[in-house]
Amino acid sequence: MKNIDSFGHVRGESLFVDDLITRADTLTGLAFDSPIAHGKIKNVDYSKAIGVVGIVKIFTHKDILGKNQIGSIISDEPLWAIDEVHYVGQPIAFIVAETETIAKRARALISIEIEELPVITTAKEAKEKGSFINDPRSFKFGNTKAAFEKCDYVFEGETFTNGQEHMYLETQGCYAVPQENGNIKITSSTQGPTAVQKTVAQVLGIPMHKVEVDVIRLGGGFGGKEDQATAWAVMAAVAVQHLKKPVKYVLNRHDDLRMTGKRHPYESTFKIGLTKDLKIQAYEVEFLQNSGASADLSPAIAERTLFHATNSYFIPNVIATVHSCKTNLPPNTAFRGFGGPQGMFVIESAIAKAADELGINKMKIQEVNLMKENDEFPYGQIATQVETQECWFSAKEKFELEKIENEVERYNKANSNSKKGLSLMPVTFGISFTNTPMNHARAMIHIYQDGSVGVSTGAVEMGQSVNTKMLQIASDNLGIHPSKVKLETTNTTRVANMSPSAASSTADLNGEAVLKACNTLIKRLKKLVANKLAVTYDVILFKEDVVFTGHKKTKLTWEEVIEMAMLARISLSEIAHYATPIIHYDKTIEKGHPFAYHSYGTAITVVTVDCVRGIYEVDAVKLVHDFGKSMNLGIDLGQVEGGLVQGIGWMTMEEISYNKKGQLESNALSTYKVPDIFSVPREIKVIPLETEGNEMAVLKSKAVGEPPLMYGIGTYFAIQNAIKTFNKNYQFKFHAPFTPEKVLMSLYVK
Ligand code: LUZ
Ligand code: MOS
Repeated sequence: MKNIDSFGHVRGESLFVDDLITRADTLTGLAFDSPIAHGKIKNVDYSKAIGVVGIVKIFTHKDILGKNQIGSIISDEPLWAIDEVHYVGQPIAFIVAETETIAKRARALISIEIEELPVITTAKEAKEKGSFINDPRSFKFGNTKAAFEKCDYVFEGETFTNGQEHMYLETQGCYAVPQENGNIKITSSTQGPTAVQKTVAQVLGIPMHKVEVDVIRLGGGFGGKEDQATAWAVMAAVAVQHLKKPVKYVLNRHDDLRMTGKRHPYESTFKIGLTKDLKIQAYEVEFLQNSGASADLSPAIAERTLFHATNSYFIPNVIATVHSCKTNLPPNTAFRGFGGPQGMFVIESAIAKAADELGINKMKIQEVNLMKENDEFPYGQIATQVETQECWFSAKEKFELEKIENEVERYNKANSNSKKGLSLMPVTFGISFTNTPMNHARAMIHIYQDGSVGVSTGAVEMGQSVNTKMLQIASDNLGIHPSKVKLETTNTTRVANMSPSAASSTADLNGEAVLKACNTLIKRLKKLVANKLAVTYDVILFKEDVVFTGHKKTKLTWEEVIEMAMLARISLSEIAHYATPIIHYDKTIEKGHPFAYHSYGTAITVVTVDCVRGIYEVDAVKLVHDFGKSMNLGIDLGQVEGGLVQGIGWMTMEEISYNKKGQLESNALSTYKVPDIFSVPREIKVIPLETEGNEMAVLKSKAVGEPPLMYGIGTYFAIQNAIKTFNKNYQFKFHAPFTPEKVLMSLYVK
């Protein structure tokens, strides 16, 4: 089934926040943010700005009737700064005006005096100065000290991965409208409608039931709107509370880039120990996470880094530690993979370092250490239905790795100014929110009396096609044509207390709830039909818009059954709740079973490096991915291709740059390069792993949102191998992104 949004998207008819028809008296909001990364606010002079014709009001922390607090995990983030600022872009005030032009003019007239304080921009610096978000966390498994002593080889090194801008096509935005009795309705471009509702209520000092949040769809989220869509909605809501007029705020690209956080940069150090037969016996790693100026989701992201510190490998002795370092950058936040990619880059670097030092192919070490059934993860979960080796070996076999290796070798012999490099990248990604209590969802289904159906869930559509999957599940399980099912907007009054659409888990959690609701409705209808037709309940089946009895088609249509149900006064509505079974986790001992299951795959990457210019191309990425039993392969392949290219972007060209004063230098698409059609691999081939699927995935169709991003890590190591072929003096460095500038320097390093 095609994405149900494609028709509207192509015709430009799909609605996003900025497309909403607004009330005639709608005002425009605009945040005034700190120009300085760290300092004490001495004075802010709004007088000139207030004087601009068309300015309605400028809001500051003094106008907050509830709590000036928007931190979700730790209460360390004011909505509007009070007397200190901690990053460039930190909101201080909120201008409300008749038009955006007027608001901008007024913003330029605000003058601010700040007594500047020392600025920290890197995690290492923060650690040296003892600047942290919270206490460090460690996963300990086995005994690394004893294991290192017995190792034949021990290697140490350091790595860096930079941040990454989400670059959703639709910038952050919201539209808040007053309702009667002090109620407010907010349309927001958020992955977490309940997070917006809860925070608005807290800041305004009103109960949650007075705040309705509606989400039509997002023009991309990628984690950037899991937590960071909230602030803008809250600002608009504060203005609505005071002015009793609608307020719209859609950030322009420059403001969005400057004020929002990104993927966390990580600086890490590792120590890896191996035996003569290349078995990794011990691994110690310390991650320094550059969290930015407040916690946001950093502690949860740090946790997922630990969960993926050993990627697809079984290592019997591990210590992994993460420090969330407080710096004067915008709070960094969720980004597809949620700390997992950062963790995996380090173990892959450690293996590459060992291989380089030993003068062997990295694949040899990777291959002999891949996880197998019943191996234990450092966090205590026993791996079951493990497909790590299946993916690895079927990738090698199906894509004829030997042939690829020979071609690379032949090419490299024949070309002196251009070299090819090859890498394999296995991925093992845990599916579930690592915070167990978040793994739940609800769906509400109405069957209307004409037989058409409306489905509401807690899933937010952000281009990942989750609505299409929900519609598929409903139409399949009610036995009716997809055209009879409509997916409603995601709304807090229809589905309450949602977890954000995140963690690759949205289709699993909400899909299971849809399934349950359908089953309950069908049971009810079956009882009715059994009575009417005088047949036993068990022989009835709803399929192809009619009733089947004992696999025989009857004349009784879906519509007739619904009419009968109405006359019999049977409820045609159902709300179902799903909570992932089995999972649990004990943070006090850092052990448990946090993931419903894991998603697996292996990618083979071939690149060609131009050794005169330092530029490179990705020739091909060929991968075997574990979709389980995909419920919609077209959509899932789209996720794999998109994730892969996003991962390659992070690893190769997307270079976030802050100067020493904490100002974002890569503040436009001219200075921040994202992958375009010319930089995607020339060839992407995906073979679904042949598997029975996993009972814990909805319809055995595994989560696919985040895992493919990490295939992009393979590109880094393929480039590295090409460089080494050209320049034997090159010493492996692990400093991403591997921009053409860095490649060029590496090609000629002595
Ligand atoms: N968000 C979250 C996530 O709150 N918890 C998670 O475990 C997670 N994992 C991936 C992406 N977003
Ligand atoms: Mo996320 S990184 O919002 O799944």
